[in-house]
Amino acid sequence: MCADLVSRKFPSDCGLYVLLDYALLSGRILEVAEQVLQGGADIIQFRAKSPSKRQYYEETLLLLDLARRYHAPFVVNDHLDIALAISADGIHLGQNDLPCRAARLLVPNHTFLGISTHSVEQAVKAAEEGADYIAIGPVFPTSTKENPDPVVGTRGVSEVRKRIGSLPLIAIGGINSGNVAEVIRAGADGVAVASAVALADHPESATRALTEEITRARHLSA
Ligand code: TZP
Ligand code: MG
Repeated sequence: MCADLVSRKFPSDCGLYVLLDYALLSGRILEVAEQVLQGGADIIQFRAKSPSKRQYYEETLLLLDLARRYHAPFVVNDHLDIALAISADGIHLGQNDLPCRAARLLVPNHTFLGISTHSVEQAVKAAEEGADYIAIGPVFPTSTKENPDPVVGTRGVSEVRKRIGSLPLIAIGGINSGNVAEVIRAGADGVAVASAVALADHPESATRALTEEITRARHLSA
């Protein structure tokens, strides 16, 4: 148990973390970003695997400006240099990116560092190496991620919860308004979603439905 590993920077009340995935949203990113912010998303992240670094950078500037207008934290995925250059609120790295312990040396105190993990072992390691929050998944099958790791289920969420004390835990992968309550009950502080809002007919309503379910599930678990 790593009970002393408590983040001071990641918003601990984060319920809904929306991934704005370039491949899912190409051409609609800003429009959907604004809709999810209006719908009550707590945090937004830009996730793009295909564009050049320059293109990624240009997109992040637009999204950062939008997020600032809604007072919502903005997170950069993969590119630590871009996160630093634009003073993003957070950086999110995966198991094939710069290791957490190395990133920790470069990330300033006012910026939070999140790490994607796919097992209890990876989650504990990231917590020990100074992550400000842990993402665990995929909880359910997902078609958003290329070559996803095996699903961890809600059981995986519970196991990680027990091992990382009160460090913020964000569950990801195949989460929607129909299954989010069980994920919160399993011990996640919040959830990250991509397709549940990006592919919805009304991203703002889909976001609101998710935040309402999260609030309900939290009250029932309290
Ligand atoms: N990591 C694990 S699952 C996933 C990532 C980036 C994709 C989540 O997308 P969706 O559409 O919410 O399943
Ligand atoms: Mg990555």
